[in-house]
Amino acid sequence: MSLKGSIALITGASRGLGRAIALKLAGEGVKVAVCARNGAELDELVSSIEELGGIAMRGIVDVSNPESIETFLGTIRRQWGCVDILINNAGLGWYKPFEEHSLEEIDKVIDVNLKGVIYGMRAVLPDMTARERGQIINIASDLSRRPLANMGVYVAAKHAVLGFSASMARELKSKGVKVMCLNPGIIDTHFGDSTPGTREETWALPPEHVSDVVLGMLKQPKYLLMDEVTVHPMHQDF
Ligand code: NJP
Repeated sequence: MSLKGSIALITGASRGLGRAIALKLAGEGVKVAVCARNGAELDELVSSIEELGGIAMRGIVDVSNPESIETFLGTIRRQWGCVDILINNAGLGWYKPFEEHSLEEIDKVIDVNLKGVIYGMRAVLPDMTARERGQIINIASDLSRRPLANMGVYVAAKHAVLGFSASMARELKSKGVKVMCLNPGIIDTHFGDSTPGTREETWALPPEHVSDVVLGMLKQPKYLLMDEVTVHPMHQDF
C-alpha cells in the first residue's frame, strides 16, 4: 500500500528512532509532522527532510501534557489536514535499582511512556474514527513482555502500553483504525544516556533498520493488521 500524500505525526522525533522514522516516511512521500521538546534538533531534522525533497513541520511538544499535543495537532490540521498516521514514539527510562529512582523520575517514566501514548491517541482519534481511516503505531519495548530487573517502572509502563494497544486495537478495528504495537529490543540511540555508534549492530540495532520495520507495518493491505511486532538484535537476550 502506498503512503504517498499521507500525513504522519511522530512524537519523540528529535533524535533516535523517531528521527529515523520521520526520515523514512518522508522518503515515501509522507508529510511528516515531527515533535519533541528540543527545538534545535527538530529544526535540523526539518531541514534535512526538506533538503531530500520531503515535506515536514515541527512542533515543540511535551507528550506528558495533553494540551501540548492537541495544540500541535490543531496546527497540523489547519495547515495540512487530518492526521492519517500517528507514531507514539517518545519515551525514556533509566537502568538502576527501583530505590534509586526519585519520585520525579518515577512520575516521568509513567507520564511520558504511558500517559503520552494515551494522550496522543486521544488527540487523533476523533478525526480518525470520523473518517474511518487511520494507523497508529505505539512504540513499546521488548520489555513489554520480558521483565528486566532495575527497570521496574519502565517495564510497568511498557507492559501497560502493550495492554492499552491490544485493547484499543480490538475497540477500533470496526471503526477503520489500525492500532499496532512495536516492541523493539536494544536500538543504537541516546536511550538511557547511551552514546550512538559505540555498539555493534548485533547488540544494538541501527534505528534505520527499526524504521524499516515501522514502514513495513504501515504498508500492509488495509485488511491486514500486525497488532504486535517484536524485534531485537541477534545477540541480545530475549
Ligand atoms: O531514545 P532517544 P529512542 N515529550 O533517547 C523524546 C523505545 N525503546 O529513540 O523531548 C516529548 O534517542 C526525546 O526528545 P526531547 C523507547 O522507550 C528504545 O531509543 O527533545 N518527547 C527524543 O526525541 C522509546 O519509546 C530502546 O528530549 C519526549 C525521544 O523521545 C522509543 O524506543 C529499547 C519527551 C527519545 O529518543 C524511542 O526511543 C526499547 C517528552 N516529555 C524501547 N521525553 C533502545 N533505544 O534501546 C522524551 O526496548 N522525548
